[in-house]
Amino acid sequence: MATLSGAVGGLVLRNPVMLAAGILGTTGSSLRRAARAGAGCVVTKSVGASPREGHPGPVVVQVEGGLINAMGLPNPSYKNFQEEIDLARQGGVPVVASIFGDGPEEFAEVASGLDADCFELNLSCPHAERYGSEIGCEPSNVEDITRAVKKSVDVPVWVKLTPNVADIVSLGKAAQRGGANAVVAINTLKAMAIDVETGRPILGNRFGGLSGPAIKPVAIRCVFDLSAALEVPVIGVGGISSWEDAAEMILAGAQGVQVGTALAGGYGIFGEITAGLERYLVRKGLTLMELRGAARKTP
Ligand code: RRO
Repeated sequence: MATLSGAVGGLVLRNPVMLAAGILGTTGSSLRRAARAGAGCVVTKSVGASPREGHPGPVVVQVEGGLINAMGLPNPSYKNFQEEIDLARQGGVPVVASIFGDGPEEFAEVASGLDADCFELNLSCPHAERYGSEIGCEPSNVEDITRAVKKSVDVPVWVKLTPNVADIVSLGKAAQRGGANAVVAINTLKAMAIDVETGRPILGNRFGGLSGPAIKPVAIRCVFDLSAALEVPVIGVGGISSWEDAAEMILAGAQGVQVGTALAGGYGIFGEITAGLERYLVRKGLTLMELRGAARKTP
């Protein structure tokens, strides 16, 4: 049987298929369940310095090819979140805390206040004033925030990038300069849906972030370009819902993949993807490392 285990972005994982931030990451019990269902590691919902209720509803709408959400970073603050991480750890895989802030100091405060196995910096939520992509679209912010968090913790730091820019590679390079152990690409694409009867935007926030199969080709392209340009590992996320999608992301250069929207179909997705990847590697006579970035190699 092909092995899927190995190091990814400073963590040693039994397999490279992770639970993406935001989906089922609010409670320790759902994180633990994802771990027990076979995820290689689990990423929490993003937490910040102060409690937030999030945007007014509706906060999610189904569209062709996926979902548009505008949750608006609802979270209890890092001061009320450690017990969820501790519970998640019972799943037996690394727990990655997704965190957000309005600048280097706030990011460092949140990271220092949590005991997690790794931090994923949310510099990419597309619909929150003062946070996410509003600051993460500027390379100097990405670099400064990454450096500040790296200084304040002694576990790996991943940086989740926004695709809502002309040049995602410049953001990846900034994260790398700041000392990131990996970059994660991509967060959701800025999007909107309008109800033709009322003539009004459907989401309470009017616009939100598109996830699901519709964004997979965008994510594949971002991972392809980032992994060609960076030395740090790239973790691919965006529309992965089958082992074929995961294989495609790895062929593009990803060292790990994250699954989010596809969890709507149940926790079985982790086992399906890892079993499919193992069979595929055996059939192709390849190791995971040989598969990684193979689409970039010239014949
Ligand atoms: O909470 C959200 O609305 C949210 C976040 Br933090 C994010 O990073 N990406 C997204 O699509 N929604």
